[in-house]
Amino acid sequence: MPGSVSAAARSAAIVGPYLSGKTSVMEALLHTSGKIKRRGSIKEKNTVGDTSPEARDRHMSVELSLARTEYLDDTWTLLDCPGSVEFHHDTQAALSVSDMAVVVCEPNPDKALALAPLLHFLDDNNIPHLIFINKIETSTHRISEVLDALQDVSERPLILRQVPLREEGKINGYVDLISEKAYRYGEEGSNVIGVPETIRQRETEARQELLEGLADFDDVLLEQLLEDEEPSSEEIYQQVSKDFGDDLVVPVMIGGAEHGYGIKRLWKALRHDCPQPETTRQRLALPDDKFLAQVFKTQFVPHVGKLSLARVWHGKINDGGHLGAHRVSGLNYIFGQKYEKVSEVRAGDIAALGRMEGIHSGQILNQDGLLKDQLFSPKAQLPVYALAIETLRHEDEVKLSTGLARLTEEDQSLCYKSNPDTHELLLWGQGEIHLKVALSKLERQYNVPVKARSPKVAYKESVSKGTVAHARHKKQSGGHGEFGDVHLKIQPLPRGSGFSFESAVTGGSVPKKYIPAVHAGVKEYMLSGPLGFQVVDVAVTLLDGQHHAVDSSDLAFRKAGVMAMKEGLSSCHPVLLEPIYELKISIPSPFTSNGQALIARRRGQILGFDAKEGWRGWDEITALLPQAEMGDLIIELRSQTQGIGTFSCEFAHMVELTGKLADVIIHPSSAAAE
Ligand SMILES: Nc1nc2c(ncn2[C@@H]2O[C@H](COP(=O)(O)OP(=O)(O)O)[C@@H](O)[C@H]2O)c(=O)[nH]1
Ligand SMILES: [Mg+2]
Repeated sequence: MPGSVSAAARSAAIVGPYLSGKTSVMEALLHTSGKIKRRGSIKEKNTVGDTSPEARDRHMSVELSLARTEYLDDTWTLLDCPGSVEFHHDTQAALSVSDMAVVVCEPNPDKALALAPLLHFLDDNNIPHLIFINKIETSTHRISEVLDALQDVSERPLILRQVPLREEGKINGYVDLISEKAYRYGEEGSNVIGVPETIRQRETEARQELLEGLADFDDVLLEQLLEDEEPSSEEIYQQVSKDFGDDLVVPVMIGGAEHGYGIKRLWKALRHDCPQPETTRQRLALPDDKFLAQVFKTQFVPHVGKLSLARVWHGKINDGGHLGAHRVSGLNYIFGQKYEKVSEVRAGDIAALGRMEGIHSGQILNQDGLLKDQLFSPKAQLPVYALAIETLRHEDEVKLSTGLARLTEEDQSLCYKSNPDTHELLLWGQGEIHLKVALSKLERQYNVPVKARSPKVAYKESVSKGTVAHARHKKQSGGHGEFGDVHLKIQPLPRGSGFSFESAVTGGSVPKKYIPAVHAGVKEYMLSGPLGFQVVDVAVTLLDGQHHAVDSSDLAFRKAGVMAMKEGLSSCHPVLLEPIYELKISIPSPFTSNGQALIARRRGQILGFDAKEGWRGWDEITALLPQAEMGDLIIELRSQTQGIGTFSCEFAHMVELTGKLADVIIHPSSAAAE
C-alpha cells in the first residue's frame, strides 16, 4: 500500500500434540506465502523449524522456531511450538505474546484427548484459537466423530467450517460451509469445482449447525434463523470473525500440510480473523505506555550472545535506543536460524533484542526500563524428573555452572540444585527427553560433557530403643596425653523430630568448656550411623563423664563422643528410614484406575481421589509414595495416559523400611553377589 503505513505485524502460535504436523503447517504456510521456494519436509530435515541438532536427531521440535513472513500485504510472525509436554514451557511463552493460536491435530478421535491440557490452557487464558485437523487425506474416520471427540476436551463450542469431500473413498477436497463452494485439493492450491450432489445434504446440515452455533452469541442471527431467513455470507464471516476474536467459539478447519492442502484457506482465516496486536494488548490488560515490549524468551546464541525475544506492544524503538538504563544493542527479525538485522522495530513486531543484560523472560519494558509490577512469565511448571549429573572432566566445574545458569535462564522449566543429603547435583526438568536435550546442549554449546544417572535416594536411619553408652578416649604418648570420658543416654524420638542434644552433667565431671566438643563428636557420628546413613530422630543426653586436668582437650572429648555413639547406637536396634512423598496425580478420568494401580504397584498408598477442580473429565489422586519408586514415575504415568497425566509432589515424612528391600539397601554388595 504505497503511501500508507502498513498494518502492525500479527503473530500466530502453531501448537498441538507431538507429531500432529505443526512444523509441516508452518512450512506450508511459508511456502504458500512465497517466503520459501519449496516446501521442506520433516523426513529430509530441511524445514525452517526444527533446525537444532537436538530437534533433527529426534525428529521432533524441542524448542520454539520463529518465522517472520508476509502474506498478501500483511506481516506475520509464525511461532512453531514444540508439541511434547516436556517442552510445554516454550509453548506457553509463545502463547503469552501471540494474537491467536492454530491448534494442529490428527484426524483421529482416539488422539483427541492428547489436546486436553493445551485446550484447557487456551480456554483458561482466553486466547483466540482455531483447530486445524491435519493429515486429512489419510483420515479413515468421519469428521463428525473427530469433532465430537475434540468437543469433549474443549470448553468452547467448536464450529466446523469445512466438510471434507470424498471421492472413491479418499478425501481430496472440501466444501466451505460459509461460501458453499467446493474445492479439490492440488499441490499448488485448491481448484473450485461444482458442489457434488452426494455432499449436498451433509453440507446443508453442517452449515445449519454452524449457523446455530454462531446464533448462540448473536440475537440478530438467531432471529434470522427462527424466521427462516438466510444470512448473507458476509454476515456470517463477520460473525465468525467477531466470536473467534472474543474467544467465544473455536473454528475448525481441515487440510494436509505435507501436500499444502487447505493451507491457502488457513491463511485467509488468519488474515481475516486474527486479532490485531492492539486488541491483544488490551486482552492482556497491558498498559499503553509510549513504548512497551514483553520479553518472552531468552536465548544464548554462539558467537552472538544473549538475545531477548520480545513482542513490541506499543510504540517503537531504534537499534541503540535506551529503555531506561538498558541499551538495545542489536535488533533482529527472526526466520528459523537466520537473524535479519533491522534498525527499528515497532508495535506488533517480534524481534530479538541484543545484550539486554539482567533482563529475563517474562519481563516487560517500557521507555524508562523495567516495569516492576508486570511479569508475564507462564506459570512455572513443577519439575517431575531428575538426573544426578557430574562433569566428566574435573576442570569443567566452572564451565558447568555457566552452562547450567544459561540453560535455566533460557528454559524456566529446567532447574538445578544440589542435594545436601546425597551430595549430588540434580538437574530437574519435565522428562527424560527434556533433560537429554539439556545435557546435549551442555556438551555442544558449552563444551561440558557430563555423566548422568538416577539420583540416589536420601535414606536415613534411626534407633528403635534407647541405651546408655560409656566411652573413654585415652592416649599416652610422651608430653601431653589425650583424655576424655563420657556417658551418653541415647533415646529414640518420634519421626520427624530430628536430633536433640543436652547435658545433664552436674558438678563439673565434664567441664562446661568441653560440652560443645562432645556435642560435635555426637553430631559427627550421626552423619553416618551403623547402617551407613545419616542418623535422625534421636535424643542424646550427656549424663556424666571424667576429665583430666592436663590431658583433656576438645579433641579428646570429641573423640569420646564419637566412640560412645558408635558403641551405643549399634545396640539400639538401628532401623532404616526411607523418604515418602505426597503426590497429587492429575489424570483424565478414563485412566484413573490405571493411575491407582500404578501407585499400588509401586508400594504407594492412595489417600483419596476426587474430580480435579476446574478440569472437566479429570481426576486428582492423592497418594503417598516412597521416593525410591518415583524416579521414572512420570515416564510410566505418561505412557498410560496418552502422554498427558502428570503429578506434583512434596516431601511428606520418613518411614521405616524393613525386610528384603531394606537388606538390599544396607548391603548392596551382597545383593549384587546373589
Ligand atoms: N500424511 C501426512 N503426513 C503429514 C502431514 N503433515 C505432517 N505430516 C507428517 O507428520 C509427521 C510429523 O510432522 P511434524 O510437522 O514434524 O509434526 P510436529 O511434531 O507437530 O511439528 C512428519 O512425518 C510429517 O511428514 C500431512 O498433511 N499428511
Ligand atoms: Mg514440530
